Amino acid sequence: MACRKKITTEIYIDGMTCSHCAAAAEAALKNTDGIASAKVDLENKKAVVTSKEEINADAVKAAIDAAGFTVTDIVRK
Ligand SMILES: [Cu+2]
Repeated sequence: MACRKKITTEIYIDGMTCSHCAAAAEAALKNTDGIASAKVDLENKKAVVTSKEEINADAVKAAIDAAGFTVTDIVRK
């Protein structure tokens, strides 16, 4: 396999109330193994992350939980 497509995943997050929360959630995602980029959309209570491989849902849930929020859904785009 010479070329791998970038995988985009939407992570729905409960508990974010302000831009500080969004920044904390974004940092937690960026520090999660395998995640190349993360962008939190506070208004829609979700984050869009990119990765080379399928993201590890348990690792993402644990990281968001540790940051004080809750993952409500993970949608592979
Ligand atoms: Cu906040």
